[in-house]
Amino acid sequence: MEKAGSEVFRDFLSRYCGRKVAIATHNRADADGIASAYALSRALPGSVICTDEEMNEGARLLCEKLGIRAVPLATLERKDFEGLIVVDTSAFTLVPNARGWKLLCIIDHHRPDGRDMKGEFEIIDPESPSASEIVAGIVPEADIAGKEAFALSVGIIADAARFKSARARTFDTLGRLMRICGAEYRELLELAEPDPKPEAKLAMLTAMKRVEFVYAGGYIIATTEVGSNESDAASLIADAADVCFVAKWKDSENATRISARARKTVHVPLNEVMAEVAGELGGAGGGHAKAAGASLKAHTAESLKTCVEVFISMAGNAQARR
Ligand SMILES: [Mn+2]
Repeated sequence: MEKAGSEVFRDFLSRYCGRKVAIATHNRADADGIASAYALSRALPGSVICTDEEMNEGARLLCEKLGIRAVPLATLERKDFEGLIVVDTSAFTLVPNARGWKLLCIIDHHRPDGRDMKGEFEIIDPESPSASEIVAGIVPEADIAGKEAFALSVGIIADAARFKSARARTFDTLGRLMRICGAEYRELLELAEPDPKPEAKLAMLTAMKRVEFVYAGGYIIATTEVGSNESDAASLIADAADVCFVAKWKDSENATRISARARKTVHVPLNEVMAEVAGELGGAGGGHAKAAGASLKAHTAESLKTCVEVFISMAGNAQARR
């Protein structure tokens, strides 16, 4: 039988506790990634939390509230460290600067498409709605005090998409953590779902103004393009349509970033759509069935067109099978 995550982590700690390690989460870190890295760092004295690019608003607020310090991975001297723990992703496209590091441990809850990292230790559970839920289950209880419990609670709520993807263990874990930190749900929600900044509201409205949609394969498929906040826009529009693909051109990568969201009634796994589109256009894609993303080597119009075509063809196949 496969070892439980907590046992794997115990083995990891017995080898690396007390050594100097870096803990990285994906680019454009979110509350789940930061909370997970933070709780891990408390179990690993001397570790450094790192993330490249700007964090999202929830992650930034969480760092501010708990005094969490995260440094860009690019600024660390690899030779000063034993190696790297990666949390909340296992794909180099989402942490390009992890290339060249010795990967000591990977802790992730994403589906395997696009996974190209191999860790000495791996704790991967695609059934978990958040990395924070995994971390809450593997870090020794003695290392989860008020601040760690607060952070992990926020991470769980942030990634659970209003508990659409929750399981019984999610509620058990959250209840336990909330009792440890003594925080009210509404206080946690303020960080897990922060009020969008005016720029974000404008970006979402701009995305809505540019929406195009088709009705095919039994689904209303919407597409649009934005300059920022593509995942917020995708979530919002998918609430009105069935599926939404939002594109953002990223000059620095010479690539289109796609954020894809679907209602829970959609039977086509978006992570598979993203992987297939990336296969066709070049790049990488993956994520979850209802929330996925890709970085594509094509312009925005071609990227969106391919997303819709692949989705429709997979919807047709899914229907034929049923
Ligand atoms: Mn996550």
